[in-house]
Amino acid sequence: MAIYTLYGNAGMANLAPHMALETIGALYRFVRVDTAAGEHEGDAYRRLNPTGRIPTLLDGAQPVFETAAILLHLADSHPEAGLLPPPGSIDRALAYQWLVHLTNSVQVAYLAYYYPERQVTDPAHAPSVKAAAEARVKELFAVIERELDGRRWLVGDRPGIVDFMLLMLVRWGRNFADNPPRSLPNIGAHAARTAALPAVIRAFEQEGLAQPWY
Ligand SMILES: N[C@@H](CCC(=O)N[C@@H](CS)C(=O)NCC(=O)O)C(=O)O
Repeated sequence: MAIYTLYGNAGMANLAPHMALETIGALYRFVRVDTAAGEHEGDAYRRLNPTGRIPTLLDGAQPVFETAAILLHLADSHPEAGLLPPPGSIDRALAYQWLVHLTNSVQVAYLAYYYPERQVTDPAHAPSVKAAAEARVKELFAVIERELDGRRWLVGDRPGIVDFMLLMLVRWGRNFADNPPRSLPNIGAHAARTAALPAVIRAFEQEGLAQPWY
């Protein structure tokens, strides 16, 4: 019987929690939400996640939403998987730092890129918002590129939830007309390293995502 249920749709923000569930080896079900049909905004889904956004994790019967919160909860609940450095360590602080930065800055910039019409009152301004959001994403990735210099993983010496979040966000920029995140040498190498992990491969495959993944 499944302990966890992850609600999401192919390649959306569920992808990083999906990688974590696969790494942990947890019992879970992946439930596809038909976002194209607006299922995420319907009453049934909003009873689980009142924000009407993807993803939601059910831990038993308890819904938890917000990607970063889900990742932290999974890492905390399965310390043996080593998805976060030990509590109280400096590396743990850095993992918090990067996770919050990735969700609060990089992901937010992407949401403006993917949904620019939500940022404007005049739809004619949406293309300009989209272009500015793409520029902002690139600016943020330039910072991460420098941080990854000489490092295999964003924090510590093994892959964890921040690396899963980073790969998901690198993927989201794969269709930029120029300089997608993967074209930065350290980020590209990190993405290749993370996407080669067997648990990560399983998550991509279970979401039905075709190559190239990032
Ligand atoms: N901060 C939220 C953002 C969630 C979010 O915006 N998810 C997107 C998918 S990546 C979504 O629900 N898109 C559908 C929509 O906004 O209509 C989280 O990380 O869970």
